[in-house]
Amino acid sequence: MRIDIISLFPEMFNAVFEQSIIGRARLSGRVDIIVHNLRDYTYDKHRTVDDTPYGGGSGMVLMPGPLYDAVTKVKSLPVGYMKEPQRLTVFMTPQGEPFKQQTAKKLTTIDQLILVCGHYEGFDERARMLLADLEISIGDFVLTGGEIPAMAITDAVVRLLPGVLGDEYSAHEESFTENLLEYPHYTRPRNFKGLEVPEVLLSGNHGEIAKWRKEMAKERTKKRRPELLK
Ligand code: 4H7
Repeated sequence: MRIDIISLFPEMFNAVFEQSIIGRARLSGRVDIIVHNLRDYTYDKHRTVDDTPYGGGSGMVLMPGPLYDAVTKVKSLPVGYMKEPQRLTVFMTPQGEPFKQQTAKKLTTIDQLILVCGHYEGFDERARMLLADLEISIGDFVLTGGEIPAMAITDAVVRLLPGVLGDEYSAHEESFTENLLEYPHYTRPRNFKGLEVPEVLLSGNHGEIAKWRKEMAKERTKKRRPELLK
């Protein structure tokens, strides 16, 4: 899979995508992540990307021109040796479709995912109309830009790609897929500041342990996220 990100702050992604599981997935060639600077697609000497809103009001709006040129260029790039790669352009916006584990799963089937990060007051509506196949929101809160949503989506998708997680992990995947929150985890020491590890986990009885974990997961979900059980 190939993921292209278009942003005014491409440096923001370096540390995040070089670390840990995502970093390893890139090194092993399971994903190609390329970050593009929107400013490289400007046409004036000041490299302008935004302008004042028609109709007045505060803040600036991202001009459609540079966005159009950037997305068009990125869509023309090869994806491996594929003849007709499936490409999807996604705008990160607070008005987008709520991002779910199910969305992440669906996106793993795309050959080239293009994530476009907005800033200031957002995108000119025509950029959205002409370029966005999908708009995604990572939750009901406001951020200064789409970079953190793009990182979140990339992380959620890449960890689902074949071979990215070790086997011990991937079975674990169940949690959100089954619409349950995770059961509580414990490691050493057995007693920490007077708090004991539940006896069943020390029993060596794997059937009982599985039953207890399922029960705890259900209980937690009922208490914290009852809407997930419906
Ligand atoms: C596109 C349009 C996503 C991108 C507007 C992006 C939250 C999310 C942005 C805006 C985002 C999310 C610009 C609207 C800054 C608000 C103060 C970038 N925020 N913004 N304004 N929930 N912000 O996924």
